[in-house]
Amino acid sequence: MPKPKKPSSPSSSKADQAIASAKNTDSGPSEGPAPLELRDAAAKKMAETQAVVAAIPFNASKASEHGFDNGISPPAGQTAAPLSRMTTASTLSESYHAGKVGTVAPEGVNATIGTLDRVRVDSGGQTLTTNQGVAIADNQNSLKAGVRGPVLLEDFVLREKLTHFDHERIPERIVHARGSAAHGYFECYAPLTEQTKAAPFQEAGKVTPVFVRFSTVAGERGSKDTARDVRGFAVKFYTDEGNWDLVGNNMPVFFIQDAMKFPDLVHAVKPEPHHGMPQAASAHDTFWDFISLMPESTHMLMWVMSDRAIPRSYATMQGFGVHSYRFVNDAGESVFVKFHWEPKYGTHSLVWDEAVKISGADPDYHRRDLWERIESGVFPEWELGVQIFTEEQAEAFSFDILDATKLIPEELVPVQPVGRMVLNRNPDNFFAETEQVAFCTAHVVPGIDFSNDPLLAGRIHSYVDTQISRLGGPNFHELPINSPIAPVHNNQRDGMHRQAIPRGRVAYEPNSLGGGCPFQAGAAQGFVSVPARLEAKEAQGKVRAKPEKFADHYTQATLFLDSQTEVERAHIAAAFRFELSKVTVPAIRERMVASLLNVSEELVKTVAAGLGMAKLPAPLPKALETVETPEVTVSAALSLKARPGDGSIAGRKVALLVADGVDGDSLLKIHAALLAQDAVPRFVAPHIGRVATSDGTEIEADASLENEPGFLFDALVLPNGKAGVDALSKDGHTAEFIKDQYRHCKPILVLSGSQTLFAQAGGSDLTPSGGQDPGIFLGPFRSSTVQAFIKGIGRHRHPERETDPPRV
Ligand code: HDE
Repeated sequence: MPKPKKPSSPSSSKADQAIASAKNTDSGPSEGPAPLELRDAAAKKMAETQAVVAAIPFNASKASEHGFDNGISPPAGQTAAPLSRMTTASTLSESYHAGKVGTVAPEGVNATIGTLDRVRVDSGGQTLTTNQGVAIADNQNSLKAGVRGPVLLEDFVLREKLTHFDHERIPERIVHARGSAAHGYFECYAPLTEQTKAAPFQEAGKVTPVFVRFSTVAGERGSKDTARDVRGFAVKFYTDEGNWDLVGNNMPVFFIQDAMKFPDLVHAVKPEPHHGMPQAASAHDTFWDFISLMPESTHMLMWVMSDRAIPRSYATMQGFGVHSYRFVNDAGESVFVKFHWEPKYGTHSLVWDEAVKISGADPDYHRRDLWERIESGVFPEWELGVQIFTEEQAEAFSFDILDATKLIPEELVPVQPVGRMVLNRNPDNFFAETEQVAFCTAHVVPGIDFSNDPLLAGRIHSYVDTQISRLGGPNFHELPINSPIAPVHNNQRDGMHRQAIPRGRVAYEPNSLGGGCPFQAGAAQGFVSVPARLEAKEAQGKVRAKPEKFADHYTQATLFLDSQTEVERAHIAAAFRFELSKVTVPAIRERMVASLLNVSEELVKTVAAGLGMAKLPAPLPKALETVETPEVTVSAALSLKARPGDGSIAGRKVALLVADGVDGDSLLKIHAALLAQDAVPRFVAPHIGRVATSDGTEIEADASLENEPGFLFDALVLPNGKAGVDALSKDGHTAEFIKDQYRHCKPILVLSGSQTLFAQAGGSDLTPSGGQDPGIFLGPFRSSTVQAFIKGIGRHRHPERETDPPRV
């Protein structure tokens, strides 16, 4: 009998071997089965990986990386689609879902970008917890050994709270530390596709979200808003093709021409290093020492000494991109562009005496104004205008368009409106948004490019660099306020405070393991630098030098001065007088005056007289004696008066002085008329609270002569009603209130009953030359007078009454 066959032991198939081999994370077989044969997930993933890698047998883009053509038109990267999503997963267990890990990353999605909703916190109805989410039973007492005993090291609740508190502060910005910001949108008027492919300008009506931060430059984070200074005007456009930051100022030129001098400029204007004074002020020795040795800053000095440097409100100042940038269209053709923001509410400024007083009574004056305007629905609004010009036009100008100390007169290249920007939402949290926002001139999108302005070049480096120390590492772009709404996918990894959890094992390019992704976009979609550049006449050697025309330091300073109204010129002279009077070294003062002689002898005479300078110095030698004839010698557009706004009084603050015994009926009617125009009328009394009027109506005063002094208001109403007026006249604050309003040329409605009070405070309805003061509305209560007063508020200030020194 044949021996019964032993049952043969099962043997591993090729697939079984592949399954076993796929359990290892090191070493693998020389070949594997086709993925479809496999039911085991690990083996299937391994086989699919082999397939996707094999689909990219070599780097097909390599050859095209070389040569000039690639610089203009780089190709899109090579990709291969994986057989399933599991091929590129980090882990086979990614389908495990929990409250913490959530679900599988949706394809192509980066959850760290997008709206701020993902990080908004609302504690309504919630218990207090630790940072680990553990509910805190007692937030009043530390943990002690006995009620009078020592506090225990074990108290993790106390320690966590104190530790976090100890680290609440981050470094302030080196410059522009003091600022305020708001959300809003930019709306395009008409497609600008002929000039640029930049996302915000592609369609009429297209809306792009923005975050805008305004700032002063020199002062520290807690300094006053109303310092004489340039204002930052930085706009972050969250476009659908990435973030574009237009980091500008409220003046179209700058102090210096080359980034090399920026640290020197800032060191000169900041508080002097030995004693740390003065705060937020340029009126001191080191600033004027430096500036008087830097004649290229003269044009900017004219702007900074003008009332532009003390704006009434962020909503009433212009903004400028300053540098020449480039627009680039789909065909890769480029033109130069300068950006202008024009305020809907017109350009309005403070006067110096007013700015000084406001800085004491309300150092948050501009921050408050921006906040209150938005909260009350009087949304700040600007029109974006562009000056577009070609390389050939630029070559022919009498000045160099790469020189940031020069502007392009609007008469030479008109400003063309392209859209409007509305700020309609205040931030939820100052720190998370306003403080952590990181602007950067390097943040441009396809369609926007740089010129060769050497100041701009330094900025392209500096802004990213500074955020690394200010915001604690290279991942500041992941802070919610900074992250774009456009997709972010790259192979940058790790670093402090990383938020993103990239899926998969590929962090390099080119790759085949990730199917080539993320792949290079190529010219069709990606950012390509414009290869054209201004040809220098000299050989393009490596040099540390400036173009010739940069040496014309005075022509445009004179242009600016000559374009101002008489009042504006007087304010510029007064500002030079004030600033230079604060200089303690006469030789610095003299040097500056010598420089100004190259701008205007008339200006110098006024300044020198105010400085008690008996003898004028010789003009400072010029770097360039013979300059090209300027195309424009007077430009009305450079005056603040060129943009009065729409005449509306929305957002303007009006004080109505009241005390027991005033005539209530007229005041309540004036109040209503002002409210109807979106102004902000306030009843101001000797103290806050109810005021009993002569006619029995009750008025609630929400401000007092003490807590809201006169210079905080744009206009004033003096009441009727003898008893009330008498009560007001007994409070010494009243005369000061009226005097400041009068001195600062504000519109004042003087109802007949207050005529004596007004006169006693030094007021008059006649100008110094004997004419009728257009800003004083004197007489009985009539609705026509109120309407005239409202029109007067629209004009903002009535300088016809101004004298230097002031009469009262
Ligand atoms: Fe800036 N500037 N800047 N600047 N600048 C900064 O960046 C710098 C310049 C401007 O609201 C810093 O994030 C250099 C011109 C604004 O957050 C820093 C040079 C213009 C803001 C920096 C300039 C500006 C800044 C400090 C010369 C007008 C505030 C913190 C090469 C067109 C943005 C920060 C905000 C802020 C460097 C010149 C405007 C240090 C090196 C010209 C509005 O990176």
